[in-house]
Amino acid sequence: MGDLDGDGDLDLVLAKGRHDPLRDRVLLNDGKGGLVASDLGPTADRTYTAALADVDGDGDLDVLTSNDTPDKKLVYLNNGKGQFTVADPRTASLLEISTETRSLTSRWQGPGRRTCSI
Ligand SMILES: [Ca+2]
Ligand SMILES: [Ca+2]
Ligand SMILES: [Ca+2]
Repeated sequence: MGDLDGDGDLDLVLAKGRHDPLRDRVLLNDGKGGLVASDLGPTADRTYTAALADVDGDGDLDVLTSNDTPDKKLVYLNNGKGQFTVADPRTASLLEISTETRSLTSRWQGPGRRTCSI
């Protein structure tokens, strides 16, 4: 839970598909008690956990998803409006620290040089 679109209210990310692949969802708060849903990314995967952090240091919350094998663990970058794209591995280096615990560490190599783990 966090403000994904920068409008001051709390939004949600649903990590889905623990055993069977499912698409993760983004639920943006419309400020009137409603939620507008969209897919986090284009691919269904086995997501155990997700965390929000500003991994690229641009001021908005990005999403880290820890997916079970054989699915890739992914970092989704926010465009500031609650819309996400998978981080390019040429600019975000993902280090899978353990496939058994379904965790990941993202080391951002750009400005700020942030490291996030879930
Ligand atoms: Ca919001
Ligand atoms: Ca998923
Ligand atoms: Ca960010």
